[in-house]
Amino acid sequence: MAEHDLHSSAVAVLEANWEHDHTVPSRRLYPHQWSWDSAFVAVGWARVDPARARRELESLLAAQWADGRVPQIVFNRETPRDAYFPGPDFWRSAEVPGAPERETSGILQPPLHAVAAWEVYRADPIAGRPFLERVYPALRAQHDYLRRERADGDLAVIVHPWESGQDNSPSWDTELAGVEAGPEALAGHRRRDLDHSDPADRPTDHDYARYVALAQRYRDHGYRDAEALPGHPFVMTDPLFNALLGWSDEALARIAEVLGLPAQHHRADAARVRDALLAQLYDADAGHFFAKGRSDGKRVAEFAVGGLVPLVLDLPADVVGALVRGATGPRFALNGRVPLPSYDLTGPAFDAARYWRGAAWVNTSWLVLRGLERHGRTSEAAVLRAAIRAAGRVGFREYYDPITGAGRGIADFSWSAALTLDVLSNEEERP
Ligand code: 2M8
Repeated sequence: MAEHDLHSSAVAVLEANWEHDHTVPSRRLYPHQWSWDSAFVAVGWARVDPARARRELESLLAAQWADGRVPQIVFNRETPRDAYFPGPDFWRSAEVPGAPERETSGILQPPLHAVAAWEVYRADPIAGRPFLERVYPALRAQHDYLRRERADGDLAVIVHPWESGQDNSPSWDTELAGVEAGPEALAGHRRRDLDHSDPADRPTDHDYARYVALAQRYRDHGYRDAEALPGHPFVMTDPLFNALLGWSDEALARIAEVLGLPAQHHRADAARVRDALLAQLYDADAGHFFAKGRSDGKRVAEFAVGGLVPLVLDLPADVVGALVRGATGPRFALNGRVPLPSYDLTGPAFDAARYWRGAAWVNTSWLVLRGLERHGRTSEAAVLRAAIRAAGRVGFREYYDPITGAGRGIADFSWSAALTLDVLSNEEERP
């Protein structure tokens, strides 16, 4: 695809995936609304159709639970109930007090939504101000939920690999080893993802069985964190999830200022997240942020791309320097041809095909891009923008081979299109 066609084809993908009030990540593989996909997609819609961007975020937030959680999936009523597994009949949100009328899953995804709301506001401040008034209470409740129910000091934990967005990252392997689940966990279920994808690209059945067992355990505690978390076999503190929490706290501060509300407490929250990330998840010798498991309280020394994402925060110069060296060194090999690999190219668990174990993704690359821009790393940022555009020219695929740049996973994938639109837009507009 030629460079000048990128914009129109990206818009065409978003248009084709638009479903009355939200954008599905993919018509075939993911025919519902996903939480952090909607945030990325809203950033892209903001560049071409701010009204749709507002609708995207508001439809997601309309499915917020009474306790403040924003669910990982909001199910489309018109989509057959078994089109995606685990679907609404697995999660059974309708039986849970405080769950919304629309059926949803009961777990989370990374909290990028306040950042997305801020981007959407900036694209059209006139219509954006009443939009901010409408979404600010929900975004606050989302952050309050994380700090109330999921606290690990000043950070927040995840209770399922799907909550990280980086589903089968090697960072979860050690903690997942403690999850007992045999093939019987999948009995009676059909993995619908394998209808649309090469099994070599997707998580193994062994991992899927553990995902299902974990989700079932959390569900069977009624999604009540106070009850479910004490014996839960997978509780992790993830650098990407928490970096987005802190970045979104900063966005909440900006939003509060626009609305004439107190903002300082959001800035203090962001600073606490940053300090806790540095104290708990940063390994100065490695120059990288690592996830930490509750079972042994140790950092898992696997170099995943999420460990570069704290660049979106206000970090000390030496930490920024170390992360940029990591991104440009042999592990992530920043180049203008292919987005960043999801996992260390030299790592023991590297797998170029399998999903979050090496494949290159546009969304995590875009997060690192925003971090590089924040820290004035203009030349590295230009290279990463070139990589995202190069991926788009291959087609808006779900992910890419991190060595050859060949497209992998599903085609016409929404966030790859949406974030390319952002990259193509005028960067000078940004603060
Ligand atoms: C992938 O995750 C879903 C479960 O949430 C799946 O594998 O079925 C991940 O790439 C996740 O980050 C993404 O939000 C989702 C939809 O695009 O797909």
